Amino acid sequence: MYYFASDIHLGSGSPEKARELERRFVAWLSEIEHDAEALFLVGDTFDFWFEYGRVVPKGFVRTLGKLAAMADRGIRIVMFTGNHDMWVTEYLHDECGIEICTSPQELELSGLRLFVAHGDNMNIKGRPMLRLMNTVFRSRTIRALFSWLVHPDLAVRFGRWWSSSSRKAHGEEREIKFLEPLEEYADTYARNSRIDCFIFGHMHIMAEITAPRHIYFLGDWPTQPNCLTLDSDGRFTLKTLD
Ligand SMILES: [Mn+2]
Repeated sequence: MYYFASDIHLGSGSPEKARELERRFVAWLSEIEHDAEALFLVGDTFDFWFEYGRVVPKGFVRTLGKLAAMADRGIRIVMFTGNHDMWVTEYLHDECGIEICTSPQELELSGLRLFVAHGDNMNIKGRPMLRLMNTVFRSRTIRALFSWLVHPDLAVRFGRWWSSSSRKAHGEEREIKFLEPLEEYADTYARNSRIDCFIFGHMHIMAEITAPRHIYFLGDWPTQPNCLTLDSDGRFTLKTLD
């Protein structure tokens, strides 16, 4: 079985909420590890992550321990970076055996051709501010400068603040029409290459769209734990977890 989950936002909310969210996530990992061939985390696994050459953020030990144990057992763990954790570099790969994807991927699974992406930096041509931020935040040079100049405690404090204010700015008004730019992106993309199904996170809305393209949108875990499964016969199931 292939599993997809997105926007876990580990570390978000009060310390109690963050602990409970991690407990729920790790419990789910324990449930799926007996039949998981691969797990795809489709971005924003962490509410904030920034790593230095020799320093990583405190916390997440249960999650990282579990993912590392699963990877050690031969389960493929793939983590897409999202807009909250785009600064993941080599630590999670080297220490935990997680494959890191910093860009959208086409995957061949169960005989289907899938397009998987977090969904944050797509179809933003008409949004210059977002494009500028995207370029700045993803610049290797700026990231290197930042990690030489900014003390890790300050970086993490700033990052947590930025993450929570960005979550608040996007707010509770999650409307189905917000999915339209990604639907358009998928439609255009599929005109030039055969894709059976698109999988996105980022929007924090759980939805299945069937036309003009087949798309699954994964929801966010702080609102409602959820996942998408794909079995060996090519059957998808999008579901909420208790
Ligand atoms: Mn998110």
